[in-house]
Order: sequence, then C-alpha cells, then structure tokens
Amino acid sequence: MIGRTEEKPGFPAPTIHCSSAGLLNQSQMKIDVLTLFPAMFAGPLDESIIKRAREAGLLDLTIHNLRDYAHDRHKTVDDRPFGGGPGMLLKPEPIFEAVEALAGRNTRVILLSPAGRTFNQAIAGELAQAEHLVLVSGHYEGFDERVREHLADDELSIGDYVLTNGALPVMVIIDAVTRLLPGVLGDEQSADEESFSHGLLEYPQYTRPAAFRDLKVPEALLSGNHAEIARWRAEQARLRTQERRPDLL
Ligand code: 9D3
Repeated sequence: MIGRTEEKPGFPAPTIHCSSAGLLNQSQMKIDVLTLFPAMFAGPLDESIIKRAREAGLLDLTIHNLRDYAHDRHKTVDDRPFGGGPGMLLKPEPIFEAVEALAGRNTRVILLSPAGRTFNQAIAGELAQAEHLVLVSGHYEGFDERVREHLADDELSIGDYVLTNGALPVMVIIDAVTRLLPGVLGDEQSADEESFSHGLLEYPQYTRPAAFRDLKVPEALLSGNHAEIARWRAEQARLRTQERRPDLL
C-alpha cells in the first residue's frame, strides 16, 4: 500500500537460508528512503532494470514515510524558523529518530537539497561502493541546520533548477547507483563504462533502412571498412562534444 512505512510493493527482500547463521540477506546494497511523499515512488522503481535488480536480490529498497516518525497526534514534521521569515522547516526530531532507527555501522546518510553538491557519475560510482544508504528527501521547507551538521554525511543536488521536493532526485540517484551494482547490467555495462571513460558524447548511430525517405546513412558506416568506421565515429564524437559540451574536452 502506498503511503505507509516499510513499503516495498511486491518486492520482499530475498533471503538465503543459512545453516549456521539462520537468515542471510543476499542484497548487494540496502537503500532506505525517508520522504513525505512515499506515493511518488510507486512506479518508477518498479520497472525495468531497477525492478530486475530488486527481484534478483541485488537491491533491497524500502520507502519510509517521514510522517510516521512524528510523535504528536497531528503528525507534525515541520515548524516556523527561529528569527522569523517565510515558510517552514523540517523539525529535527522525526528525521533524527528515523535515521537512528534505520542506520547501522556502515550507513551513509545523504540529504537531498538544492544546496547540496551536484550529483554526477563519479558520485554515483562512490555511492555504489556503499553497503547501506539512507536518502532523506527534502522539500521547499528545508532542513533544520542540525540535521546537516550532526546527522548527514553528505548533501546532494541533481542540478540547478527548482523542483517541488527531493523525491525525484532520490529516484534519479537510486537509478544511477543501481545500474552500477555488480550483476545488475550484463554486457552493456562494460561497453558503457568504456565509452564513458573516453569522456566524450556518443557518436551518431543508424539502423536500417540505409535510405529512409531522402535521408541517407553516412557512407563511412556502410563501407564495411572497420578502420574507416572507427575513424568516422571518433571524429563525430569529438565534433559533437566540441559543439554541445566543450566543458568535457
Ligand atoms: C530558498 C529557495 N529555494 C532554494 C532554491 C528553496 C527550495 C526550493 C525547492 C528548497 C527546496 C526545494 C525542493 N527541492 C529539493 O528538495 C531538491 C532539489 C531541487 O529542487 N533541484 C535539484 N536537486 C534537488 S535535490 C532536492
């Protein structure tokens, strides 16, 4: 059911029965998400490669409603800023208590906020090494600074544009990290990592037909000359990168 704690729709964490130690979870990585909008997570993480990773026991993902960690009967999670000013702030107690309930000895606690360092492929690679991530989604209200200073290990943004909350950024990070976990991708992965390591954008690609309306596939690709094809692709990748992403050169 959407919106309740411990939500893992359709994906119980796979367990291995182990004669000595009882139950052993075989997941490569555990990710806990804390959010005020758990319903936003239904769908995107239940499809495609992430779905397969969860079913294969490579990713153990749980979405938690931060509101479940509020104490009062109104489930208060925010309050007015000391010193005045517009808007509200997320109170520290529910976030501290939720994270303390979830964190183990090898947990990285990461806040999502527009003030974080900008997420990129290198950070995805770092996070993929972790055993356990707790991702805390912010929203327009922002965090009490004590959460930043005394609870979080890191604070990430996914880029310089304003979203309504951190739920989509959390999903972006889960997607980028999951595909890097060992066993999640097949042959695509090595090829992809290789092309990424060149640090260039992809060269243009074509499939049949060789002529579509009056649009022709470049001659070099039809030549069957592998050296010529490699030369053409390298040049195109460089030209395209120069044109669109000179910062990568
Ligand atoms: C004080 C003005 N706003 C900062 C630009 C406040 C604010 C706006 C929107 C605070 C939070 C949000 C909600 N966004 C996120 O929590 C968020 C986010 C984003 O908006 N863009 C890119 N990455 C991220 S990660 C979390």
